[in-house]
This record gives sequence, C-alpha cells and structure tokens, in this order.
Amino acid sequence: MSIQLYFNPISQPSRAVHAILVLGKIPHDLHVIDLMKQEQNTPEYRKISPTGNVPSIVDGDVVLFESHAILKYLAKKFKLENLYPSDIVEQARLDQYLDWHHTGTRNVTITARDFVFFPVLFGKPAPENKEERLKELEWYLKTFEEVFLGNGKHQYILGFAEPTIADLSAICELASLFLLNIDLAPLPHLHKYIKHILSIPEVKQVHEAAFGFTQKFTQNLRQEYVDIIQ
Ligand SMILES: N[C@@H](CCC(=O)N[C@@H](CS)C(=O)NCC(=O)O)C(=O)O
Repeated sequence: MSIQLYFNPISQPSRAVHAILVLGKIPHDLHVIDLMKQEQNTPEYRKISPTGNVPSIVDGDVVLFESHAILKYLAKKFKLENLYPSDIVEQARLDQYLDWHHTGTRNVTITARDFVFFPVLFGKPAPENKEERLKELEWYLKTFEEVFLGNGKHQYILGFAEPTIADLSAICELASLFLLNIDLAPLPHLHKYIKHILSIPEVKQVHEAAFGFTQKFTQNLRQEYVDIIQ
C-alpha cells in the first residue's frame, strides 16, 4: 500500500518528508494542499492533520502529522537504518538536533516568512527591525555551524557517516536562506554543507518548486545561490 502524503512543495517540513519518500524509494502518492486557498483548514483535512498543518501522511490506518514524527516512522518502518539508526544512543544523539531544529534552524524560514513570503504573497509590510532580526538569525546559523557541523569537521549533522533525517529536515529550512539572499561568506562551513546536501539528486529534486519561487521573487540572487540551484 502506498503512503499518502499531504503536502505543499513550498513548505519546508513537507519537502523533508517528500525527500525521505523519494530517497527511500517508498511507494507514495502526492496530494497538494493549497495553503493560499486555506485547504489546510477544511473539515476533511483537519481529520488528517488536526493542527491544520502540512505535511501529514496516511498509511492504511496510521494517520500522522508533524514532520519529525513522520520521518522517524517512515525510517523505522522501511528499515532505513542509515537515515535513522536503530541504536538508542545514536537515536538520542540525532534527536538532539531534531528537537533543536524547531526553535533553531526553523528561524531561517520564520525570517524569510516575515521579510519575503508575507510581503510578496499577502502584501503585508515587512517588519522594520531587519538588521536586528538578521543578527539574531546569524546567531542561530553560527550555532548550527559550531555545534552540529563541528565547525566544518562534520560532513553531515553531528558527524554521522551518511545523511540522516536531520540533514533532510535541516536542508529544507536552510533553503529559505536563498530567499533572504544573505551573504554566506561569513558562514563557510554552512555554505559548504548546503552545497553538499543539495548535490544529492533526490534532495535537489524536491526543491524544484521552492527554487522556482526563489528565482521568481528574489532580485539579484547571489551567485553562490545561483550556482547551487543550477
Ligand atoms: N512542526 C511542524 C510545522 C508544520 C508547519 O508549520 N507547516 C506549515 C507550512 S510550512 C503549515 O502547514 N502552515 C499552515 C498555516 O499556516 O495555516 C512540522 O514539522 O511538521
């Protein structure tokens, strides 16, 4: 039986779940939830995702929302040991990132939401404290580099030997940096990491629509981002 994925290709956690399905060669059907049309709030969809968020999945009788719960479930069910190890200590090590992610790396998207998504899609004025917000974001990105990339020592989050669900989740938020178009020169380890993870064809594939959005709405996109997208 195929996994039914309810998602939106512009949504970061949706792309992370899409990526594991593609990477793990898991049979699946895609159902786009149009957030602009508020399809996430229809009574039918709320039965699948009571919080009215994407992504969510239906796997027979199993109905799940929250991307990290879904990623762990799929990795365990389809025995994708490399993506989420079965050893409890290794799992706990990886969970450290997965928990930090929601209030850490997710800030990239929150910043892009306030300064790009909301102004472009809804005409909502961008907040006036851009400099302060970018400074805050820089702190999260530096922490990501230092703690999770071991200041460039690690190819994958926390030094795992192969990409894990932590990398799948992280890269989808980090791709929001493209929309912010910020200079990556002060963050060389992060730059290298983003380039490397997006060189995985399946990961790049699920970013197609998001990159289309970036190219449409970002003026003078920096060459470092253009190089990765192309
Ligand atoms: N913590 C959730 C976050 C899900 C989330 O925020 N989804 C957004 C799209 S990126 C959404 O569905 N928003 C619907 C809305 O704002 O009404 C996860 O990891 O799945």
